[in-house]
Amino acid sequence: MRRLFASAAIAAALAIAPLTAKAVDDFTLTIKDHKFSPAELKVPANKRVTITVVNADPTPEEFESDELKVEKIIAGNSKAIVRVGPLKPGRYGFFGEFHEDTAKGVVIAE
Ligand SMILES: [Cu+2]
Repeated sequence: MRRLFASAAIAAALAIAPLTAKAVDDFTLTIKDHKFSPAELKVPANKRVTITVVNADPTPEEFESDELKVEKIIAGNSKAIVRVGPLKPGRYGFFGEFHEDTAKGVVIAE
């Protein structure tokens, strides 16, 4: 029972957290049919931002960007969080290494 209370308390804390912690600096990229959406993601320059990469495909993908210094494998039907920046204003290409022909996009810091 004590354990149950603890779980409930954690669940409550997690439910509340987005109201305070989640802000304009959190972004989402979705992979579907081996394509990223949005293909162009605008983020604020000179700030650290969080990108949740949702892989809606059943197969794994690797979110990769030399320019963003990120390389992360995301299992099928799963998601991963990557942190980037602070970025100078500009364009930073990224791609899905397992489906490079279709999975590509750009982060635009401005
Ligand atoms: Cu790679």
